Amino acid sequence: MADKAAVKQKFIDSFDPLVEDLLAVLKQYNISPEATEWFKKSLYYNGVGGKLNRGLSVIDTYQILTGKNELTDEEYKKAAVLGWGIELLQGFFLVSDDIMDASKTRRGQPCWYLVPKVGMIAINDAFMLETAIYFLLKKYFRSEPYYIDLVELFHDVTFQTELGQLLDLITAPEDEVDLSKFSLAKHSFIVIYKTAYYSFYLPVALAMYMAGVSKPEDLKQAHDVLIPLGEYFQIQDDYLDCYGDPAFIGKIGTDILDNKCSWLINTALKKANPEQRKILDENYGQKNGACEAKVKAVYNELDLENEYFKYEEDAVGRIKTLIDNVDESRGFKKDVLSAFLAKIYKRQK
Ligand code: DMA
Ligand code: MG
Ligand code: MG
Ligand code: MG
Repeated sequence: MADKAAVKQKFIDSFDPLVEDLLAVLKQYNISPEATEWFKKSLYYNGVGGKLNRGLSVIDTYQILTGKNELTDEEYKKAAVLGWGIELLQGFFLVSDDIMDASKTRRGQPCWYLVPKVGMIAINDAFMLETAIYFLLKKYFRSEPYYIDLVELFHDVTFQTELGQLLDLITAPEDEVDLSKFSLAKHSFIVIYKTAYYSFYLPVALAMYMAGVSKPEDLKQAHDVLIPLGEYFQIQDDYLDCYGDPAFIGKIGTDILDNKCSWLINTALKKANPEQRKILDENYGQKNGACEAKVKAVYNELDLENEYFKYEEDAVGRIKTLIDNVDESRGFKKDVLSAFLAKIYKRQK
């Protein structure tokens, strides 16, 4: 088994020919070299540079489901196309998310919309990252019997994510902070839609279609574990927004400034005494670093880090039980799910 860095590098290298495929379309349309260069820059800036966990998971899952340690070049290429499809989808969501969240950095660099000369052209760039997915699916999967399943899956999951983003945004109005509207139940609903479907269910379901292990019962089994796993992952993201090291996570947290219905504020609301609650009411969601610091001070008084560690152990215990109960009789494998859990447990970025 090749080491992790080599596995990642092989996947990164598989992006170049896909970029060439995409640029060939522009050439065929007689698009100017300037525009072609722009698209190429956006593809690399927004496609590469992250952990690539979602994309790599398609390949891992396919290997586990087929029991193959070594894939043929053809199989690797196809699994990599699906993996890059998710990474492009992720690029599309992140470029838009950073505009909407007024974030400053992503993956240790300025957010794409803040790169000189980009600005709101980033909106169109985001759309183009998304449409690139369907060009690649068509090119590499059109003759497969499961082609339409892949297309529908990408469409359905994109819709679910956009609904999650809508809920995330309208639950965090900029000019009307009202913490009494938040709840952990609302949080759970938001994060399942905005994160769990595309980050966890999508990579596994894609690999399942490609491996031919895709009976509705098995897709449901995967779904029923991956959705709680994705919820746990987004709670980690909420935790890291405040307690992560920006040098490590590659982004500066904005949840307190942005009035987000995050796991931390909801947990704080459950524990706060009336004085602490007053500080939270007055300082949460204010676009102001001093207010943000006051909220963080209350989080520390309430020892939210420790609350998070307790949550994490409890969530992992529940997810392990779900995995233990998976029925492998039709070809689905528990290992697919344990591999995901192992990748994110106690993550720091
Ligand atoms: C992430 O929400 C969801 C999507 C669909 C990008 P977020 O704003 O918490 O993500 P991040 O912390 O990476 O900006
Ligand atoms: Mg964001
Ligand atoms: Mg967001
Ligand atoms: Mg976040």
